[in-house]
Amino acid sequence: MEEENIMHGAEPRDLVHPGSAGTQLYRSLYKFSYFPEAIVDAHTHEVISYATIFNVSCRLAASLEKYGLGKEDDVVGVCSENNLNFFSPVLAALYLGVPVATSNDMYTDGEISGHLNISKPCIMFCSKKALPLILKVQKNLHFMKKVVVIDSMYDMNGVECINTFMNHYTDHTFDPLKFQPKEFDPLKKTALIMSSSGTTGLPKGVVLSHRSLTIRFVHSRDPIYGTRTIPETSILSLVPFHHAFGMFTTLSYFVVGLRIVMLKKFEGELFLKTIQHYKIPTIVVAPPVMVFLAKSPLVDKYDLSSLREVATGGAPIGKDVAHAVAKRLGLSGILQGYGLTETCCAVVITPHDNLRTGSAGKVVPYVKAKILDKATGKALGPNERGEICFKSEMLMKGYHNNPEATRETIDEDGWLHSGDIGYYEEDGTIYIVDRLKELIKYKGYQVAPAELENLLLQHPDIADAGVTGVPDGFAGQLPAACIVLEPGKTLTEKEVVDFLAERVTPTKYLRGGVIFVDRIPKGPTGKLMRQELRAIFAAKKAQTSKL
Ligand code: M24
Repeated sequence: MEEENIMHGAEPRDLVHPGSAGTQLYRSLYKFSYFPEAIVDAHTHEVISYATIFNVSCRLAASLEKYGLGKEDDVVGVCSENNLNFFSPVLAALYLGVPVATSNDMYTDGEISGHLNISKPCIMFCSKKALPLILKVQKNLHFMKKVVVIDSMYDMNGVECINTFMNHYTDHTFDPLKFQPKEFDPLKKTALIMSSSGTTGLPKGVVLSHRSLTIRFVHSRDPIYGTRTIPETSILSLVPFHHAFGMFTTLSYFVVGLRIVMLKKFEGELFLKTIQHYKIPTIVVAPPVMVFLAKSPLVDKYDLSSLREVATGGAPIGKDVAHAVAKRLGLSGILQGYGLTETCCAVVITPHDNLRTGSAGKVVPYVKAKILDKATGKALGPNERGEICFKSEMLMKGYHNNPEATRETIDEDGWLHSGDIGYYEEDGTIYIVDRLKELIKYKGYQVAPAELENLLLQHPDIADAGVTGVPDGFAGQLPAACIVLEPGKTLTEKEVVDFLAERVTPTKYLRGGVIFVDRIPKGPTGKLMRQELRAIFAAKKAQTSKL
């Protein structure tokens, strides 16, 4: 008998594709190959067509197969900023059923080495920009046998570009229609290994199956939960492709045949100019861009009347901000999605027929949810707060080679514990109200406190460290540290901030500040008490605002 108080996603309006995600993407790219613009680079106005993506991804897949890819533990790595060529290796690997692992191109060498040691890609596709970083770390990563540059017409520093690589194994008369993606059990085969620190500890590899993707594709085609823009219309995406939010939304745009207008990073004027120039009807942005849209005087300088749909997610957004954006842009509401890397993409989305601005939305088709009372283990009814848990074939299979962390996140009954606190109203509308887990989100980017604590402890004058997020109206949260110094040692706040800044990507800088304390609050088992850390920063803020 099923438990009480389980929320079921709406009846799907379309069935999940029974085969692999690679096959579905192959068919969609072919179907839309008449359409000249798949991705547009808003910085340069360069374009890649559906036909080119189809041709290159098929030829690359055939070349990779001849190269010998496809052994048991083979993984394809991709390290690049948002780029017109980003998806060719991703699609090629999906056609072959070889897992893909993506990396943030902004990582430092220490961060990327740690990250690549999880998924261990044997071949790495990187952008020109990321090449120096990859070459620097390749010397110590013996599993990474080959590097290929995705966005250069020529070989660089002895590293092959994608054309040279393909020319070794296939010739330019290659016919993509003679190539067929492989078929296999989509539930068993890994499609992607994405990075997330989960509820606790260091970043881990999130293993998502081909079925995870094909369920996401059902949502993108759904008239109530998908984007309402029809094939060939433009969607402006500002989310990084290497992150689950950017990866799975963008792959699903290929399935519905949209023109994806892409920005590598947020620049206010360029963002607004792009909406005006391309007459964009739909944008997908992280919450800080919503704050910009609500408050910046620049917004009034541009014609944004083409906008019909503004979608956000990845971190909490204030109800006031959402309402202000809707009002300023003359929209009936804001589309929100809530998801975790561990759930592949959004598992809660505001339905078009009931845009309750400020809510995260309703559970999507093929997904079940419940609000767990941690004390009793029971599923709570409407308007009661607890941990939000999910069950679906869309969710991760587990963390790569980490059964212990997997067990801590997915319980024996298959429920994934999100580490977020929420509640639902009688009609199933869900609100996210707090985060129980350690994770800090800076502008929607993950920051794992444990990772920063380990680095801070490498400083000879630091005896102990505790990291938490302090609230910030624009970025959501700012990483901040409490530091215990070794006896007799002195350090300034700037010295601590700079020490960390040399070792991590800018999203992890200690922008929330540093407080020197006598001891880090810990429980009887030595577990760091993060609520108390948060309280130390809240008290400091209260004190400063009194002055
Ligand atoms: P990851 N409200 C509050 N907190 C949120 C949130 C929200 N709406 N969304 C995420 N979080 C926080 O880095 C929670 O603490 C993502 O953020 C992620 C991954 C895939 C897709 O993962 C949560 O535990 C998406 C987000 C996504 N967001 O919106 C949409 N997709 C979306 C929107 C409209 O692991 C943690 O961040 C339409 C379609 C969409 F897909 C997870 O952080």
